[in-house]
Amino acid sequence: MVVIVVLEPYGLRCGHRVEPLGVDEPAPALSWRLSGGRRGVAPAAHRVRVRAQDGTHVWDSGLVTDPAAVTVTYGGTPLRPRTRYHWHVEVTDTDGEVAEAESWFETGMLGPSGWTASWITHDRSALTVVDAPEEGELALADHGLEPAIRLRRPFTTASAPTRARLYVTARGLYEMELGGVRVGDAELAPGWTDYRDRIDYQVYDVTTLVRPGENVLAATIADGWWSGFVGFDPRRSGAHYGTFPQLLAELHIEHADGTTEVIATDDGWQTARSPVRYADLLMGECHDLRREPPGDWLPAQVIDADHSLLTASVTEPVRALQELAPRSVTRQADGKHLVDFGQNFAGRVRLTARGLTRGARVVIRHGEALDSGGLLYTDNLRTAAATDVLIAGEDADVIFEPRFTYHGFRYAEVSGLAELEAADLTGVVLHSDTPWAGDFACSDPDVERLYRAIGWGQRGNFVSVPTDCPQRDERLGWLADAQVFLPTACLNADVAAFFRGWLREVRGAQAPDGAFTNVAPRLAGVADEGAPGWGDAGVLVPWHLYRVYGDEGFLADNLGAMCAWVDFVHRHNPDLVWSRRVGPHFADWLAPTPTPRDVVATAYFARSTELTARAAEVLGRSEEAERYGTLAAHIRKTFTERFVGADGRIEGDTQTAYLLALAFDLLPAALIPRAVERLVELVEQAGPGVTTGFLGVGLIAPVLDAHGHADLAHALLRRTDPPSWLYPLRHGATTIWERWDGYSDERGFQAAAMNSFNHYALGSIGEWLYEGVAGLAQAPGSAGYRELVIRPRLGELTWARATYESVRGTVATAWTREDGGFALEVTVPPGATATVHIPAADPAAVREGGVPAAEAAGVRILGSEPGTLRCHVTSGDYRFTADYRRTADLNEEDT
Ligand code: RAM
Repeated sequence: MVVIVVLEPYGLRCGHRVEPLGVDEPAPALSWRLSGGRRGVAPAAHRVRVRAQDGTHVWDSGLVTDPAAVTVTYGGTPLRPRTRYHWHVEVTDTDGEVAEAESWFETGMLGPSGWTASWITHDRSALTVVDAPEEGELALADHGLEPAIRLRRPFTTASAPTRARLYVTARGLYEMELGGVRVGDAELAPGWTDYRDRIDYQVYDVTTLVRPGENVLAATIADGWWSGFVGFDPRRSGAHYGTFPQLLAELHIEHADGTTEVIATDDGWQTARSPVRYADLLMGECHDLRREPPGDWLPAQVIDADHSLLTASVTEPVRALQELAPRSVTRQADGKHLVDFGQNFAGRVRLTARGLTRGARVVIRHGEALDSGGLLYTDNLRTAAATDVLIAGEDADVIFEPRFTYHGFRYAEVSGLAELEAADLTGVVLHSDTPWAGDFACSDPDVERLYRAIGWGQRGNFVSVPTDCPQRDERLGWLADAQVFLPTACLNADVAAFFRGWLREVRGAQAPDGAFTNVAPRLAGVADEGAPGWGDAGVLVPWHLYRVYGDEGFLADNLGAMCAWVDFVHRHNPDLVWSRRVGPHFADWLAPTPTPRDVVATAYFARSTELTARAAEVLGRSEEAERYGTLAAHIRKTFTERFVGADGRIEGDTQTAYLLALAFDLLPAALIPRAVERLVELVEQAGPGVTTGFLGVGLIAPVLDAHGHADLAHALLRRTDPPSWLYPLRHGATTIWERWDGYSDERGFQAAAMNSFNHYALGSIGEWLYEGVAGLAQAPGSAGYRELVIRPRLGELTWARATYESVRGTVATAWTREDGGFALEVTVPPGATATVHIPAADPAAVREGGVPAAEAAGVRILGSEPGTLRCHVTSGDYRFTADYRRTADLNEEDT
């Protein structure tokens, strides 16, 4: 029997999401991945067909001969609102075999005119009624916050619906219930946007929750980013966005007989103060169970019916994605319990409290570290109280979990309970749901711990938007942090939709004169002009996303903003040295050795201009491509004239100066070897060590590697003295620190004014773990993982492996050196090809699948250097073996 292995499309996505509800864009991107197929078999053509829920065909792409395609843009008849569309992709491979797969997406309101609901809230005068304190009751520090609000609307419906959808958002945060059952699993919804520009809504399938007869649609709303404490401004954010939370919802019910009903927020709703006395992202949350049930229901107050800012969310929400059991629970001398979850993370504690009496208070404080006395350390949280409070009602045993706050912590201190056991506590991990896409492992447990800490930094800081930190009164979408960490983030997880959403905020925050900001979403008072490396994220992020996901939409959506940014910098710096309009110029932020500001700025000016030119070229906009390409060449020339000596020395003579110049390709060819030589000297003189800040840190290993010094990159990875990646890990870190010296043996903690223990920027080395150590990388000119470069860097390791779920399918590498032999396994997804570099004492003796590499199917020898064989491979799984006994570590000399 002959088994024909055909390609299988899988992982179908619409707008980079799986089966999304509520797509609002007229032409969403439809994509698929491929698996299977015989070695060398590749896709040749595809055909996508879309039909509406009633069976009408709305689009047929026809057979498109494009072996590179993994994404198409919908091009059919205009989509109708609140409609499910089924789509079907057919892929024909190079053998003529056809395989297919199906998926669906559902449209949302498709614009403001689809809505009828009003924004509603509680009569706030009823909130000021203060309950008389009960006897002996302590004053509650409510931070000036108001209670969360309950809203509800009873309704009856004749029959079980064939379909019901809830379209909902809040100015604030919402949680919905239908028939007493929580709707969906989104946390902190609708998420953070600049609510003055846009408010995202979510859509839920509630078909099974609507019952024939009596139903109640209910909500709780809280301040969140809309009206709570946000950022490091100690004011409540009335000054940022709004002053009190409001709800907007529409429940659309369809029956078998073709009738429809809409339950929308309006003055027919009822509201009440909830038992949540206050809930705030920075301060924490207080549940007063004496106020359950909530008390008098009042008619809702209608605020307005403005639908102009509503847009369907393009990202997956924050979800509770993991649970952690405590590593230990210790009773302190003062009777409080100290809980160690063993991992710094963002989320909250779920606690079972027993033996409570009415009015008893249980208080949970959160912190990332312990002080020298072994007590909870919270100084570095600044004004974030990060304290949750439970006030007992009639029940003696209660499960308490806050709903509208989150904290960045590893430790929790619980007071008010005589007994507390590990089984009573759960760490609930919250983050934006970005499907994990990568994995890395190697023979050095320290490096594996580093890899895990980097991943936890990503989880803890991808909370609705990419934040700098999850614990203190900041948690802002700093642009540079996101930009430098992006390459690592993309390898760890599928962040396409997440960053697509955030880029709407980056563009929304851009000033009319073209200046990007330093943080997005924009906040009044914090939105100063983008600094070099910060504002540039508006260019670097879309470009990198295009490279990773192969979706030109990232460029099309952002090119206008990219051009406006470059024009802005250019307009104010016609001499091409970026020294004016530099915002707060953070330079190479937190670098042990600072780099001159003009060097940093001008390097970024060149980079942004160059990438804008390339983006224009991809989009076929040749006029812009040429204009920005020429400008980039002039800036590079200016950079060299102004900052680079004839001996290749760059002004400032710092690691970051050389890293930026080399990574951004700013130097004339003749000066590159000199610059590399000097960079190597500086790294060696430092220990070897790293002395960069945020802007240089992600570049150091890739640049050293690209210029023949992978050995030195490995040495940096192994270093354990500060500044290094392993120093924090040797000092108990489970996430990446904001500062190289967040804690030191000599001094203890860094100044509490700015010392986060969960900041991902310095974790940008993660990219090189995949690409260098495991050797899993995309070729420089490629997009969407069409061309790969597999070139492992062995260092002193004995094995390493990585897998990555790319837009084209699974990419994997695994290498070992054992018993004097070297083995490398490679998986190349259908439609991709790879250049594989195999370290070997005798390149001519390399074998693949047991036969000489030159004879192996799908393998073409490209050439060899001493110690390395280079070959080209087509899609499929390969196993190369080589002997390098006599020249161990030849790989280290390979350039
Ligand atoms: C601090 C944080 C943040 C950084 C800014 C410039 O607020 O370290 O990560 O981007 O400074």
